[in-house]
Amino acid sequence: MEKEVVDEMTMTRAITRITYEIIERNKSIEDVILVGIKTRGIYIAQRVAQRLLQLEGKEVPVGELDITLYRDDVTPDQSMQEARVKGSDIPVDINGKQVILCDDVLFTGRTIRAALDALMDFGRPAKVSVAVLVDRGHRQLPIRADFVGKNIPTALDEEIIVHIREYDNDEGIYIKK
Ligand code: 3GP
Ligand code: 5GP
Ligand code: MG
Repeated sequence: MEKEVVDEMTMTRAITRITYEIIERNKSIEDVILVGIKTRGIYIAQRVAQRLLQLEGKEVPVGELDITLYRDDVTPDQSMQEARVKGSDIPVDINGKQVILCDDVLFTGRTIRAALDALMDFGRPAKVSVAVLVDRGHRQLPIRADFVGKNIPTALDEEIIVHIREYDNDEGIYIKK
């Protein structure tokens, strides 16, 4: 059974609020780079970038990370090691920058851990923070989000479904039992 827990307007507002929080916490957004994690995190990063442009008139670079090959539950062979950064696209130098990793759902924290690993192959940022649309709890690592759209406490056997208009042709957050 699926139940809508966040509608389109509330989702838009959550992303706007995250953007204001990013502006508040970074004296200057000059050095900020948004990096979206694989599918839906990329759209979250793009939306925040759009808002930053509307609110501050600044164009913030947006990158993409594919962390599949950095997960701790796959053992990459040599050819995979070489392909590791292939699915990722970070258009600017991240050395000394303020990187904000963006994802749709934060659950165990293993994806963020893998993303940090992937990011370090690109350079040494001055600071890395995490922005997520949904924090569903159940962390297995000492990882937390700096910016959270909505905390949705879940049972382990529940699933959060995130639909983003650009990708799913529908927008909202649903919980599935
Ligand atoms: P997304 O990042 O595009 O949303 O993790 C890979 C994909 O699987 C994610 O795509 C996510 O939406 C989907 N997914 C749905 N439920 C789960 C879950 O419980 N765990 C993980 N790891 N992924 C899930
Ligand atoms: P973690 O690595 O923190 O366990 O999970 C985070 C990643 O897995 C996110 O990229 C997210 O897409 C996916 N994920 C984990 N749980 C869920 C969930 O309940 N719903 C959705 N949509 N994605 C999830
Ligand atoms: Mg995701």
